[in-house]
Amino acid sequence: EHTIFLKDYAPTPYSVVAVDMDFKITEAGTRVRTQMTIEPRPETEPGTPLVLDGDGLTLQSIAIDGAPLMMVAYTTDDDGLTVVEPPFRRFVLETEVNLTPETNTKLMGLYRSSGTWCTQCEPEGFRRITYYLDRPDILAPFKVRITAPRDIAPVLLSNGNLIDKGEAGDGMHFALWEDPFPKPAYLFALVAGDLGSITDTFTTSSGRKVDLAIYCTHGKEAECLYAMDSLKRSMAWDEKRFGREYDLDVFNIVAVSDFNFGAMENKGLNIFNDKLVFALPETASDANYANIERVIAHEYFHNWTGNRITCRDWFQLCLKEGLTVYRDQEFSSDERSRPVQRIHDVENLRITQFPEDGGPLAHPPRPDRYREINNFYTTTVYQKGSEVVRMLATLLGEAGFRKGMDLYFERHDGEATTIEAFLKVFEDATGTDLSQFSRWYLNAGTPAVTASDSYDAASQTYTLTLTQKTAPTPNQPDKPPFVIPVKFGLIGPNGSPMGWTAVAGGTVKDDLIVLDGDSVTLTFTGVANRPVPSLLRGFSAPVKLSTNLTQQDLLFLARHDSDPFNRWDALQTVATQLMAAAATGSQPASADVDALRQAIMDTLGDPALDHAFKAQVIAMPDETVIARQIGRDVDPSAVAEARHALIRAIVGPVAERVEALHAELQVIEPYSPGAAQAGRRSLRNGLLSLLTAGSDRGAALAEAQYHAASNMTDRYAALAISAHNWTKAAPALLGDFRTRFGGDPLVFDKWLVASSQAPDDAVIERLRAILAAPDFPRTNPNRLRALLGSFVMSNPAQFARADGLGFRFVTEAAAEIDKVNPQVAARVLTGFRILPLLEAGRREAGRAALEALRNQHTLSRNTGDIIDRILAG
Ligand code: BAL
Ligand code: ZN
Repeated sequence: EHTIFLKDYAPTPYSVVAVDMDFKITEAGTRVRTQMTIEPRPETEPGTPLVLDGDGLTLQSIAIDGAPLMMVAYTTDDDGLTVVEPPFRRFVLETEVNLTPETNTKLMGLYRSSGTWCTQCEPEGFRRITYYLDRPDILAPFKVRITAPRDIAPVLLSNGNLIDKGEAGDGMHFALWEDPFPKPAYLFALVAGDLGSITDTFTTSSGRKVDLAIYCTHGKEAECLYAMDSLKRSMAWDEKRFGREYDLDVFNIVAVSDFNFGAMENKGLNIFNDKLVFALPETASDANYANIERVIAHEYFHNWTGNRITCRDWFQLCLKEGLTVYRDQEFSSDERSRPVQRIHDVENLRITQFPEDGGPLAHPPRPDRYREINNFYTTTVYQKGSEVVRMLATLLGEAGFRKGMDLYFERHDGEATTIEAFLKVFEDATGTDLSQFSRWYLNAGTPAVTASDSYDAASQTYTLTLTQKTAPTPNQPDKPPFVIPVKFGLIGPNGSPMGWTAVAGGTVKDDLIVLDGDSVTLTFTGVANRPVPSLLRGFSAPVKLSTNLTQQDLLFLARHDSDPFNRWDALQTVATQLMAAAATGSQPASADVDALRQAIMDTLGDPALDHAFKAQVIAMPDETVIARQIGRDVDPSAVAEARHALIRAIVGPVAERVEALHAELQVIEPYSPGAAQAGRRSLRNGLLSLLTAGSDRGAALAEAQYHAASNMTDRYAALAISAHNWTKAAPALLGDFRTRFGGDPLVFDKWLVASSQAPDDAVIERLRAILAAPDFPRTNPNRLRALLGSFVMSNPAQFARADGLGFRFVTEAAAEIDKVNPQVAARVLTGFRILPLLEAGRREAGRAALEALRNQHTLSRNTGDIIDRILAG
């Protein structure tokens, strides 16, 4: 099938000067009339055909400068419309098509969600609305007129500013929107419906007043308040941190229930998956609140990094996504706890991106080929893309990084640009050569960094050797060395930082080692005692670090490191190593378990540490992380068992103390989603998780907490912990939860997620029954992802069952979903990327399920591409 290569990029022969659209919306269908002012580029030869994208459109009429085109003057096919010989001058092309948004289940283009007309155009949805040059390097100002029945669609929204509105006869009304900022079509948006709203205002640093509104289903207004608060804080933060001011008179957000992404940054009209807007203490958890804050900020930040400066082509997706994730992570760090945010982001990277980078779907943050661009909205483009920007900030320092960003905004405002142009601004602003650094964008794979050290007491010399190696990835057999910033410190026997008089052998600046060759050996002189090195502080590079540190050294770091990230990481490393060893047959020595337990209890008892941080420390490593540590021939059931066994060994002797702490930490004040209270709850629920997995006391405690809870955070934690440990009470609690919030689809999703986590052998049967129920909303992405996505990603022992039942359950469901919404089906199937990690029997069972799916069904390009890449890997 057709592969698109970056090397084939060429500008279009024609540009679009302006776009005028006219939507007539009725219950019977939508008529779209588009007038595009088009111009040949200076280098275009006369007679060059104009080729427009179109997907699923039927042309009703076509005219140039008002004159209808003869049949021989154009052709249409499945991919679009060609005007054979357009005028060799500026002209207006007018086309008309009829759409049926009512039957659009792919949720790309114009569709209806709970009666509301809405759009999703990134990356290639606009071509499902009208014939167009649907690519990000075509920028044009848009004027959009929407006419619709006033009774069913009193609210009519599009991008930019509202410039006119009024009656249109026959119960119809209209609105006219103008977006003065030239934009690519993927940022187009339209909403028409009967919606409630909340409003507010924000005054920018230069004193302009911006009207803010969040639109939602009637009755949900109160659930939008936290999102509004997050929006205002985001706007203020971007001014303060990056000097970026908002540029239109209005900023609108609309929450819809059926949405493929989390949210979409359309210019002046963000459209959100409602799960990332709605929050009340009774129905949303602390994690939901934090996510809403993050994504509201993310979409808002896109106004500068994505909209005003956009991507030249979709290979550059990371230009806007990696950078904008970096910005939202920084925002959350400033609004909450920086170390806790960092731990959270790295944990997420290790659980989602590392497996992608080490498996058959590995690709560089800036890929050089794709068959289906929708399959590249990945954790690599987003999260690793953010890590690459973070390394840039680390290497250049805060001031250098800001100088580069300022130049980026100054130089490229209004452009569609590239990763190369992004790196160039930092080179020009700081005089740094970033050619080797650019490999981070161009190469896939997680570098393995190995550290070994030695100390010579006689000469007071400390030697540290760092080496890097990156395994081959698809289409990239050889990996040249990366530029790896390694932040570090040396810690002396009493736990305080140690200095040195001189260092030789490589580049060390303050607390930063730059590893840019295959290896470096640094010799520190004047080191009074044997130090314990704290390496990769703050996770200064997205690499897998292995060291020659003993468990004793690591637990020393867990107690004494001044870098909170490394304190957390040291303890996690000890736990992961013990669990990985146990899963492959070497039971941990009881002295090692005792030492780990002691370190955990000391952390819990340390009054200098905050609750949220402690919660991260006591959270035991994810099964995926343990499987990665083992590396090959993994039996996920053995991993789950080893994990459980170590938790029991840790908790057993201290269960009473843990239980007392759990009781002590109860929050009695009225619920607030703020970081302090949320941190306390997360520690308390972390303790409940340890107790339930690790002692006989936990199950009843979880059941009691479930019933006593006064907010969703505590109730859902108790439910999920009970389900995950499949306690005696779990089935009844799931039953209660199912009916308690019967009408709320977002709470139903929580029930689905908790249900999908059960470890017992009947779980697949139960999930099958849920999915087969006649009233299961099988076209809604949130419901499908909550059921299948979380089963695939977070229940590896059942998904990768030896008998293949888990694999087949997923492929059979995916076959059906693919007919409705290919993007959702493809996303679910990415879970099969774990196959190369598994022991042979499971691996073969997984391949067989994928092959059957491939052979027995006509699949979308989305799912076909994912399956082929996994099977080839
Ligand atoms: N651009 C797609 C959704 C997002 O990353 O913001
Ligand atoms: Zn984004």
